[in-house]
Amino acid sequence: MDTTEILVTVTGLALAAFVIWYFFFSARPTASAVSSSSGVQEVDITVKGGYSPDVIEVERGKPVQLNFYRDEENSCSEEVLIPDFRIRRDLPAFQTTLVELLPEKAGRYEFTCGMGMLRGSLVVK
Ligand SMILES: [Cu+2]
Repeated sequence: MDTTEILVTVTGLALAAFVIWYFFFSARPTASAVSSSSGVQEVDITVKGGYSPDVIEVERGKPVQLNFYRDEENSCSEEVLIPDFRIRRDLPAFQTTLVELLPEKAGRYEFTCGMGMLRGSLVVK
């Protein structure tokens, strides 16, 4: 093998390792809601090609307020759906949209964009 071949091989292996790490091991952002003085659990979520954080932990039985800030105009993210709570909300670009719900049962509830491409979960403990 000459230097170029070695370089190509090493680069290929590094890329493969990165892809494996990215999909299986990289820490996904998880956030716990912050309870305000009124007892509302608030979480700020940035919407830009996905939801960040995309896993949100809240406590059961206390109202939750999700503050979705949509930091893009890509039409993919113009709606957010939380089917288990029968929520479908428009998210205007570059604005914060508040979504309120009351989680009564522990579990994992998905939220998605209108087409089900962007995904996140609300984990109720
Ligand atoms: Cu979408």
